[in-house]
Amino acid sequence: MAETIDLEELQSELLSEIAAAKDLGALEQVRVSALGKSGRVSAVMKRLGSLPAEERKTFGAAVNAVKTRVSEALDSHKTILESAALEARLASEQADITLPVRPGPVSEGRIHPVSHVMDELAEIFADMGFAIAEGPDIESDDYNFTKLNIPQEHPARQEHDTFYFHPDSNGERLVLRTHTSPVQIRTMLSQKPPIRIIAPGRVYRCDSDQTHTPMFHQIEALVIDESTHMGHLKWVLEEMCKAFFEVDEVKMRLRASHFPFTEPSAEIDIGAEAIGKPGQWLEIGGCGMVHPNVLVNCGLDPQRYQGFAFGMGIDRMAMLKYGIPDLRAFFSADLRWLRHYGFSMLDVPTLAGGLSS
Ligand code: 2U9
Repeated sequence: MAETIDLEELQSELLSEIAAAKDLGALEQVRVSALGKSGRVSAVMKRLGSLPAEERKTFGAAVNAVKTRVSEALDSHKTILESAALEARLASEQADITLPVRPGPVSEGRIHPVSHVMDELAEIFADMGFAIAEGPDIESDDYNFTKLNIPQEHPARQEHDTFYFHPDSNGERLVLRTHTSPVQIRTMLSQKPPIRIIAPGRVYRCDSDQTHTPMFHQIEALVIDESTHMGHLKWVLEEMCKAFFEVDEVKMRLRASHFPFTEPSAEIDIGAEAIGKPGQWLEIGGCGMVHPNVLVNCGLDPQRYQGFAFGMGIDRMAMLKYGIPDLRAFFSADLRWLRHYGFSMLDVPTLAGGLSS
């Protein structure tokens, strides 16, 4: 039977072509030339019609057997080539994670001192049980001023050099927040005491000279509970300063002052020994007990709850700790400055591992 010999030859030719295919592309070519529409097996199939009926059945079965055998060989060779391709890829793409970091974004990029100091302070306050609260930079006049006991026409509104937006159709004026205090207002309106939060972020004042930039950074803290007092306030401030300046002792004095949102109020000074300048005092921020009007404005009963708040400039804290002389350089995007004063991305501040090392 000439056809049977043809088929055996065809099968063995195709099987050796399959075995010789070196990659998946070559194998696909073999598949198309064997089993494709105009492939060699299909061509043999087409001859079926011209055979006498009695031969058609046996020949048809024999062609199908070749087709099945060739398909199986294609499948098994495909599996072998695929796993070889995967092995090759794994070998070529493997990374030696013990190698030092190559020069590039991770080793050359720098964390801005403001971001680094924010991370340091977040670490210090997290250790004392404070949560981080955030709010929008664009605030309502009500949250930025009125609820903080700064009514219309209060002189503090002028002192804050506010950036105002145009009034809307109801006459309401939005502002760029002049302090992060509206974050504490939002927290008191949405959470029940006890409250222990810090609110770090950008603030804006229409003021620009050697020591003021129109945008700067603040961190404020708020604690509200039933028996919170100024002793707690002073302890938290002292612990914060010792951890932040990485010293065992810090001299601190609270100097009487006035803010509309606290009563009593004080300015916070620390002994400049903390930054290696003995004999001087440094002002680092303001603080006080939250004014009863502010508590009432946020739906809290001042007979039951009281608390303290304080605020500091983050940029100033960074300048003091890291001896950075010029505030305006903070926002000038000068790469040489950033290379000098910035921090490595891999130096994440932790209390256990050191904040600034
Ligand atoms: C609420 C109630 C009270 C936050 C406070 C200060 C005093 C303060 C300045 C220090 C340096 C801002 O960056 S700075 O110029 N801040 O003197 N901040 S008490 O008091 C609050 C805040 C929110 C609800």
